[in-house]
Amino acid sequence: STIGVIFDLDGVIVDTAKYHFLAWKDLADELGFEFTEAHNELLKGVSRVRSLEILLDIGNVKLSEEKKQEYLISKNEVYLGYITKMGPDEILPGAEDLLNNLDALEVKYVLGSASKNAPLILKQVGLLDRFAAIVDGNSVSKAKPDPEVFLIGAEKLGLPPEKCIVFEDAIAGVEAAKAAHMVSIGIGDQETLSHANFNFNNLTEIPEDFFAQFISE
Ligand code: B16
Ligand code: MG
Repeated sequence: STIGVIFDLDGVIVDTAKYHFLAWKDLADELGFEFTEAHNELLKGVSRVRSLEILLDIGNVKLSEEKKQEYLISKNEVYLGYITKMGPDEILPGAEDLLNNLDALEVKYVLGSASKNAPLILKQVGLLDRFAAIVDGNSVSKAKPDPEVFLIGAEKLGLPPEKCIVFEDAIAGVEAAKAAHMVSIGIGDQETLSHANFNFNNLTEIPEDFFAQFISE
């Protein structure tokens, strides 16, 4: 096909933010400060290391590098406890229909996520084999809003960035797509993601003929 699609994972294909929240809240409880769902919004699309820094800022807590490494590991262990219980019922509404639509159009798609747990999550929900490639937190050195993750995605698709369409739920993710010169689709709150080229509340809202406008004969 003349176009390709790059999907973010958390907030687009599945809602793992709720499990990140529970795991980070555990840590905040241990460190003795409050961590709310509103605080959790700040961690969406952000790398694990950066998330810890934001969390510690919220609690006004300073830690040694050693302690930070320890907490990064224990947070992830708690998080893994949740995601290893995930199943196909946790795929967000509209996601499978959208992938089916792309298959029918013979449009290739890859994953472009900040998560180091992305392959495991996709395996849990039964979608791992559907993506042409997985670009995740293990394959990038610079986190969103840096465009690296999406530029590697374009390489995997064998397409120039201008021919790639990115689905994102996070501000940093839409910024990364823009920096990569790709078409950005904001999924979620329109006001938060007003810098995206297109906005939808969720994947069920994407019209069946949506991709036709990008495909040249
Ligand atoms: P992990 P995405 C992101 O996923 C999450 O939105 C973000 O909250 C998380 O900190 C990040 O992955 C790293 O996740 O700890 O599993 O490596 O939206 O980029 O798919
Ligand atoms: Mg996301």
